[in-house]
Amino acid sequence: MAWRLVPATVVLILLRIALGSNGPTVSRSATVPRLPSQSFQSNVASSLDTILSKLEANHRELTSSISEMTRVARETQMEMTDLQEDMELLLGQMYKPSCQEIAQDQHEGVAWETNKASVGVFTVKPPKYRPTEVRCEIERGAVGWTVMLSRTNGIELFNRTYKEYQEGFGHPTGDYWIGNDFLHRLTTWKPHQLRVVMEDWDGQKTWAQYNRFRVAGPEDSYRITIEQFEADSAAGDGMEIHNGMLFSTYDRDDDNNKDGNCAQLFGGGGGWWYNNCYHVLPTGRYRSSGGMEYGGVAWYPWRSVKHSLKAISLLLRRSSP
Ligand SMILES: [Ca+2]
Repeated sequence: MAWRLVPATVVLILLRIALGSNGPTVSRSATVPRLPSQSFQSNVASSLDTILSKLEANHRELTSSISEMTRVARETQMEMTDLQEDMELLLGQMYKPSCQEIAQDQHEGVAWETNKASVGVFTVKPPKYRPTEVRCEIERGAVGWTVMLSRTNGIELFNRTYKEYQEGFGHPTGDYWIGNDFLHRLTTWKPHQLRVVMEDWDGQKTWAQYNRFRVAGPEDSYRITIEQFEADSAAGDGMEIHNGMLFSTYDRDDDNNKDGNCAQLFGGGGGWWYNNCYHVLPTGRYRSSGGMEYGGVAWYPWRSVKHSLKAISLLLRRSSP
């Protein structure tokens, strides 16, 4: 029979049968892709397992390599520390920490004449610092002073950088600065005292002594502790305003002057434990006549803060117990 002869109702019935009672839903389910076969799924799973176990093996290997490397690095570090300690011990046996020990050594030695004072250049090594040439002033009775600063003429310039003051400059046979790192290592190893001896152009001499002198490390800008002024010191307590100050130079301003840098403004370029700015300035610009200007080698209250002295030395010694 021809399709055109089938009545519309018959077509509808046939459609109903084909689609079922929930016709539209069934027709949608027909668009969902077919699920992969079980064998395909298990193939993928096993491949993933293989990859994962390979990754885990690699990770284990890597972790053990890293811990091996860490172990070797730690061992090397320990060996280095041991070597450094051995070196420190060896150098400690070769060199005395300061002029005080040199004086004691000489005092015990046969060659030493007990009643003779002397000055000489020796190599000393404060703990945790390199061997350094310094000037020693050795007095009778096994008293040895380590010279930390000497000013006797204008040959050595003291307008120096922060770094130069850290490391020291000049030579112990002449004018020099021993170095802030040296000062830090020596004065934090054992308590030290500071003696200052000075001379003016008229030939007068005087001195001052502080029984506590300590210089902090670079992390605290070499902060100075200068206390216990010896009451009979003739020169007067010029360091009082400098106690607790940080070390400043013309290229590093850690002073208490809010408007500028003391080393540049008044200090003749010398590095010092400036406050705002100074009473004492052994590192000032050397002037061949005392004069009356800021920035000279000053010790107030012995002389005016503007007057420049003929000579000044700063000497260190372990405090008596
Ligand atoms: Ca300042």
